[in-house]
Amino acid sequence: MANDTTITHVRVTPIAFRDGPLLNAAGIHEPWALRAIVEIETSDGRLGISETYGDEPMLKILAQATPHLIGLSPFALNEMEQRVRATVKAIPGAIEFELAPGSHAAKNAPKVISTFEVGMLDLQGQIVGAPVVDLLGGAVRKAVPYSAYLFFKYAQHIDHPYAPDAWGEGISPEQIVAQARRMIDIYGFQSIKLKGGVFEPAHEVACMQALAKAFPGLPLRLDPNANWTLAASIAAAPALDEILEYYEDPTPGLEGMAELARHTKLPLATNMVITTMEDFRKGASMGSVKVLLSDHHYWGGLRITQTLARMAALWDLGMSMHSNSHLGISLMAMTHVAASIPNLTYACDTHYPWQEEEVIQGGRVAFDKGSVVVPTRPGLGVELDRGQLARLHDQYLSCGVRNRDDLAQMRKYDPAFSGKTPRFG
Ligand code: GKR
Ligand code: MG
Repeated sequence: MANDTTITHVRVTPIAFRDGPLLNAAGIHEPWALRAIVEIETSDGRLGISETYGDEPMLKILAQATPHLIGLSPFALNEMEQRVRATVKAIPGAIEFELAPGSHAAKNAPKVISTFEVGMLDLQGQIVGAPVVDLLGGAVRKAVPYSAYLFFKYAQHIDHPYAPDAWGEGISPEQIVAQARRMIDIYGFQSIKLKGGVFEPAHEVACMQALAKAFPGLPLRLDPNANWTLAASIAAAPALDEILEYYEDPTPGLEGMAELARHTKLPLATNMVITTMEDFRKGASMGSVKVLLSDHHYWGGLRITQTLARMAALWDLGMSMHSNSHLGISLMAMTHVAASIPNLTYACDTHYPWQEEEVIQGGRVAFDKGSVVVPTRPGLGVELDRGQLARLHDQYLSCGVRNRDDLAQMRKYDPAFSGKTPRFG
C-alpha cells in the first residue's frame, strides 16, 4: 500500500445534549438526547471523527469492536468490515437493540461499520487532500436540500430540567403552522414534514391541510410511524392525496403498506419496513413502497447508501434520508453522501433545527435556502471542538439517561399511556 499510515488509537465519548419535548408514536423525547463521538487517531498524527448512537448497548459494542481497528490502514474499509462482523457476532449477549421509533433492531454490525467507515473516510480525505464526497465519486450537487421537520410538542419538559425552548407548544393546526413558519424563516427549508402518529388521524390531517393552505406549492409529508391501522390509513388517504408529496409509514408492515398502496394516489415512503437488503427484495417485489428513506447510521455507512441508491434507481424507487436526533458530524456525513447520489429525489430529513448544542468547531452548521453546502475541505470538513465535547460529555455523566426511552418518558405525563401500536383507527 502506497500510504503506510495506520490506526493507533480509537476513543469513544458519549455525550448528551438538550432535546425538546417532541411527541411521537412511541411517546415523547427525553430532555437529553444521546450520541457517541468517535475519534480515530493515526500513526501520522491525524484524527478522523464520526458520530453515532450513544445508547448503552451501542457503547458496549463499540468498546468491544474498537481494538480491532488498531493497526489497520484508514483505507482498509473492507477489512474493517470483516473484522467488525466477526467481532459483533462473537460478543456473548450482544443483543440487538432498537432505538424508538422507526429504527431497526437487527443492525448492530452495520451500525458499528458505519461509525468506523465515516471516521476512516474522514482520515482518507485528509491524507489525499480531498473531501469525503470526492472519495465517493464526486458531488453531483453543490448543496444538499433538507426539509423542515415539524413535531407536535409541549412547551416544556415535565420535570423542567432547563429553560423552555424557543419553539413553544405545537399541538393545534395554528401552532404547527407557526412552527413551520419559524423553521422556514430561520433555515429557508423548501419542503415540510410533520411527525405524526401522536393524535387522532383527523387532527393530523387537519394540520397538514393547514400547512398546505399556509405554504401553497411547498411539498408536504406526514409520518405517523406506523401508528395508524390500515383502515385509518386508507380512510385518511383521499384528503392526503390532494396535498402530500409522499405518505410515510402510516401503517405497519410491508403487507399493510402494499394494501394501502391500492387505495392512495400517493407514493408510500419508508424508513421502517425496508431497513435491510432482505426487506428491499421483498418490498421491491411487492411494490409496497415507492420512496426509500435511507440512513447511513444503521444501513452500514456511506458506501452502502450509494449501493442502495443504485438499487433504488434500478427498481424505480425515489430516494431520500431518514434522521434521528443528531449533531453536525452526522449532518456532514449525510451531506457528503447525499451530494454523491444522483437520484436523491426528495429533500432529506434532519432533526438538526431541534438541537441547539454542538461539538464541532465554529458552532452550528449553516443552512442556505434549506440546503447545506457540500464542504470542499479535506475529509468531512468539520473538526471537533474539544471544549464542547467535554461539556456535552459532562452532561452525559450527570443527565442520568443511558438509553433512549420515549415510552417511559411519556408515562411521566400519562401513567396509562400504553405505547401499543398501531394506536389509531
Ligand atoms: O425522533 O421522534 C423521533 C422520530 O420519530 C424518529 O425516532 C424516527 O426514527 O424520524 C424518524 C422517522 O422518520 O421515522
Ligand atoms: Mg419516518
